[in-house]
Formats: sequence, structure tokens, C-alpha cells
Amino acid sequence: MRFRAAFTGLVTLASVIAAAPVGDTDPEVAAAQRIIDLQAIYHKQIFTDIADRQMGCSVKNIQIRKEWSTLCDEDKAAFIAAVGCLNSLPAETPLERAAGAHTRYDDFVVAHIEQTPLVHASGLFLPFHRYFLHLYEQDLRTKCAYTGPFPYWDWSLSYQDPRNASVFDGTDLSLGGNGVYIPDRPATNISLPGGFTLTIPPATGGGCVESGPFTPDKFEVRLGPVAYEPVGPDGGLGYNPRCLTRDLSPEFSKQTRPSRVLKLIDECKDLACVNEQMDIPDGVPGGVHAAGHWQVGLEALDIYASPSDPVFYLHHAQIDRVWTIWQGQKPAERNMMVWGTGTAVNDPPSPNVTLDSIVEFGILAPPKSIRQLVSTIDGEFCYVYN
Ligand SMILES: [Cu+2]
Repeated sequence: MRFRAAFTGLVTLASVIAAAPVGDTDPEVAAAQRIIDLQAIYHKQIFTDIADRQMGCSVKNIQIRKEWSTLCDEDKAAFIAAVGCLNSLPAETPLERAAGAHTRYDDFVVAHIEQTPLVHASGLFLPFHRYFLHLYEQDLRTKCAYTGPFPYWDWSLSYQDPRNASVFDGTDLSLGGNGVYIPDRPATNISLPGGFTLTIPPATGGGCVESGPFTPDKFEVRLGPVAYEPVGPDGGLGYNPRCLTRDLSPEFSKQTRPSRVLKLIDECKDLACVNEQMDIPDGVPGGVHAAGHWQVGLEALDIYASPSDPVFYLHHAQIDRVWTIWQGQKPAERNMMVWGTGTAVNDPPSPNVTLDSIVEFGILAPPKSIRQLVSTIDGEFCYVYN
């Protein structure tokens, strides 16, 4: 009876929250507005910095990255086609290195699998993923003729239910819908760097993505899993053909609500805080980076092979956007900050990183120093987020 009363209480509370008036009394609406203001400060800062440049990254050649829902239909279609193109070009990874890598798209998954123990929950996390996305974007442009904006998925807009995000609306102009609902599916036990394990309960999908451009007849996941059972052949580097699966979770998406993003951008004074808010806010696993993966589910849960799901790149563009909006509030100071060591949760122990620490990209590209990856308007980078 007591459980029932508590449950009824919860339902009542939930209906009160659902019925709460939106407007300036809703803290999430206020937080979303504040993010827009901070984004504007960052945006202005970038354009001030490049205003007088005649060479390198300038107002003439800067690329604008846009939220998926604001891309025009032609750009959405072209982006999806370019991903398909990358996934039809031959792999450059040697067979002995990863027998499951059949296409250029797979090369990125392999590089991510290989680098995972170094580039997550470490000082290399943000710089690695910034350049990893850049390499993917360059391939879409140079090998597959994509000319539109590189898209990001702002999960703070769809935090109440990721099934409402346009990127998952299941049309041909989305990255596909939810996985087909599988009743009574067991939880997924995922392993995280440092020997941690976590149980991810089943959510609203669980099966193959049967709508949109990445259905089983058009798209094959070949590598992984690495982080959950049954692990694919050769530790996830072998050939393991299967459909793309998703399990969109309106529980985990709450952790990417605007107030969580704002806490990072507005309150963090250093990169330790930024990284903590990304993955383990207040000591609890989750945060905007982890919860971005967990609310998609399945392929996206696999910290090693998660680039198997094409939405990975849009999620990480949003992570990069959050980092760069934070940097953009005080760029001179924050672009020079480093944090952490060069191994995931410092296991095995490694020295603290410096701006001269090296980040590796496997067969994708020669190594880079962190220093080369901190500014989005210098070196090889030239982009700004809208
Ligand atoms: Cu990653």
C-alpha cells in the first residue's frame, strides 16, 4: 500500500510537472535562453578574432556548423548521401589490423576503438574528438563532395524525449528513427574505462532501426561490440554484420537538459570541471557526454565502437560546441588550459598532459599536439557553431 501511495504521489507530481506553466517560471526555459546569450558572446568573439585576418581562417572561409533541424532539406539529403558514400568507399585499414573494416566509414570506427583507452575520461578527450570530427568532415567533403554545413544535434532541445528530435524522426531526411520496440529486453551491462561497469535499463526501442536512411537493407554495422556482450570477433575488430539498433531513452535525455549544459558553460572555471560535467557530474556517472550516448542506446552505448551509429558525429559536434562556447567566454585563458592525464581515468597511470602532449589518430591522420587542437579558428580548423 505504501508503495502504491508513493507511486500515486509520483504520478501526481509528474502530471504537475507536465502541466507546469512554461515561460520564465520554467528553469529549463530560462537556462535555454541563457545558453543562447552565452552562445552569442562566443559567436561575436570568434568573428572579432578573425575580423582583420587576410590569411588562414578568416570571415571569407569560415564554415558554419548548424543544428540538424535548421539544415535545409537539400543539405540534409546531401549529408545523408555523403555518409552513404563514405560507407561505400573501400577501407584503408589493413585486413590484418581489423578484418571487420570494409569501408572508409569503418576506418573511423576502428580508429576510435583503438584510441578509446587513451581518449575518454582523460586530458585527450576533447581535443581527440574535435579533430576526429574534423577528419570525418574533411572526408565527407573531399571524398564524397559534401558542401553543406556540418551538423550537430543539440540534445538540450529534445531533452524531454529524444523521440521528438528531428534527427530521429524516421523520415528519409533524418538519421533514422528509434529501434523497433522489443518487449522484456534485458538490461545492457556496459564496461567503462578503469574497470567500471554500468547497467543500462531497456527503454523505448531495442531492435533494428527500420525507418529512415540507415535501415538494414541500406546500412550494415560491422565492427564491435566491444563494451558489452556478446563482444564481436577479434575483440570487436572482426567482421560482425548486423543491423543498426537504437533504444531512445526519455530518462537519460533528462541529463542533457539546458540547466545541465548551462552549469558547465556558466559555472566551470577550468577544464577539470568541464570534463567532470561531461561525464561524472557531482561524482555520479552520467553528464551531458555520457547521457548523450545513453539516451540513444545500444551501438551508442559502446564507448569503443559508438561511431557505428551515424548520429555519433552529431552528438560529438554538440559536445565540441559546448566546449567551444565555454572556451569562447574567455578564449585567451581557456584555450591554453589542459587537464588530466593521457589514459582513461588514469589507468594505467600516465603523466599529466601538457599543450605539447600528442594525440594519435591511427590510420586516419598523423599525430597532433593538444596545442594544435585547442582553437577552432587556427591551424587546420576554421569553423564556428551557430
Ligand atoms: Cu569517443
